[in-house]
Amino acid sequence: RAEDTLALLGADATAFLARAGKLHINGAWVDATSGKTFAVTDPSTGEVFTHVAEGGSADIDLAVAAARAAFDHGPWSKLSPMERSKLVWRLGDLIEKHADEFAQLEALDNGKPVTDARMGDVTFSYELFRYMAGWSTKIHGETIPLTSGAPVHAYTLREPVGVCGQIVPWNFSFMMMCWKVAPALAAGCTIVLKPAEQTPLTALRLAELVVEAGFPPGVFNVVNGLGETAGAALAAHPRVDKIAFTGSTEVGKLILDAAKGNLKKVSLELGGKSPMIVYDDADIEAAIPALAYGCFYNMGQTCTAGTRLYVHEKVADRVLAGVAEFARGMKIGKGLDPATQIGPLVSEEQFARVTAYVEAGQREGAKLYSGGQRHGTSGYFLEPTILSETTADMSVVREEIFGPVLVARTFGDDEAESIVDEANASIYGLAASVFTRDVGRAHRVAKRLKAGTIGVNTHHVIDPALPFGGFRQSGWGREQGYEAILLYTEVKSIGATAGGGIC
Ligand code: TXE
Repeated sequence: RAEDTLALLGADATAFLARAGKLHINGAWVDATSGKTFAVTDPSTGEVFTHVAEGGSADIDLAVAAARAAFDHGPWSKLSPMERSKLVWRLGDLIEKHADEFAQLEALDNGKPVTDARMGDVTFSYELFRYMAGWSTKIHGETIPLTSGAPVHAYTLREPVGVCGQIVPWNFSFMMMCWKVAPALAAGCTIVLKPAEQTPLTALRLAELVVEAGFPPGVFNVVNGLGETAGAALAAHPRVDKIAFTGSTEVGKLILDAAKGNLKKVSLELGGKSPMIVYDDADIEAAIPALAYGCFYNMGQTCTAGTRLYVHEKVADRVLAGVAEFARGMKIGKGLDPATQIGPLVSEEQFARVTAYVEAGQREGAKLYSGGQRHGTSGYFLEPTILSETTADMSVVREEIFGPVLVARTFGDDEAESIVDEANASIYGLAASVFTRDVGRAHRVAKRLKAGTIGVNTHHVIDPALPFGGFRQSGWGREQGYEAILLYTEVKSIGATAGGGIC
């Protein structure tokens, strides 16, 4: 029952749940103008445990007006880079102070293992705020001599892009939000954030900490609501200067269409179907946990998940048996249990979608190598699953499943090079990895793989300093590192003459 899940929360998260439920606009809690709310479900039981305000286009208008005023005329627009840097750093400190509470809220809302949330999502996020705080004081233009030699002092300024709409998904709801919020604040932008309707809580808690840190009203606004209404209104809003989106490729294309009206800047972090290639000279014992986590971390609901395994036939039996055994040893349970390694999928819809793929794969000729069964009788738990003997034309190989499903095929010596082409033959290009002890091959294959992030003898490679984003239909732009600052700034060129001259 949902009450059993709620009983696992600490006192701070319980207290927050009692006061959360509104929108956060211009530094204050407000109801949705329509008075509507939507239900939030515990994925480990399928039961509703709370309701939160459901914002629509009228609320987006209010939030954009607040963000616009804060950006154009508010005290925020006059802060020095150092003052901004200190605020961003302070927000990181506050997140760390409340790290357990954030991890619990994330585990409750999304179902993910609380230990993963605490060690992964939340730790990464507060360190990211600190990393980005450093950039606030290092954003600058250049002095550029004109090619004509004209007596003009020409230089550039790098300025915040303005009011940013940010739409985030449910799979790493807190961390994806922080990936967008931290660089935008560091650059001096203001924000209207639309969390995913499955996971509305941590954004509301962050809004409280933004106030506590001392950010002026209007700098950070949270409007929960549905994608088709609140999200679409934000993406289309004529007074928003930039939209940043993480989610499905399908909705990413809708965001582009919506953004056309005022040609706002767009950055997109979309789906993936990332390959992992294992050569026969790889350190198999070390590779097995990396491959299992590569695919099954966060129940496979990870945009970079290594979901296509290409394994050399000489080591295939060992690798498949090893990954299956490792996966069987992962403890399945409620996200809020600290021992859990595999929680439920986020929703009934996602469970239905993933299990339909497992069935479709077998219909199309793949072999169910391991897993594939529902775990327990309530909630949306699915065993980590391996489909072997797959071929490139199968839907499970081509399409993003977004669940704990690894599709595998073997290759021989004759395909050692062409397997890289097959790995690249996807509409996506977010991540990829290669497992080998041959240093030359490692770098050759890493160069040939067409994806935004490549792992060598590991799969997930993320860090606040490392650019992250996709090739092809995995998206536009790079988050993290200085690249993220570029996403949230505009360059202005200025030419100054001593008086009245013509360049
Ligand atoms: O994603 P959506 P869904 C993929 C994954 C998953 C599939 C469906 O394959 O199975 O997408 O998940 C908002 N205008 N990824 O349906 O719809 C929505 O409210 C503006 C990969 O949950 O893309 C939410 O806040 N916004 C991905 C956000 O978009 C709209 C993570 C993402 O939801 C909108 C999530 C609209 N018309 C899903 N429609 C990744 N790259 O990590 C929806 N939204």
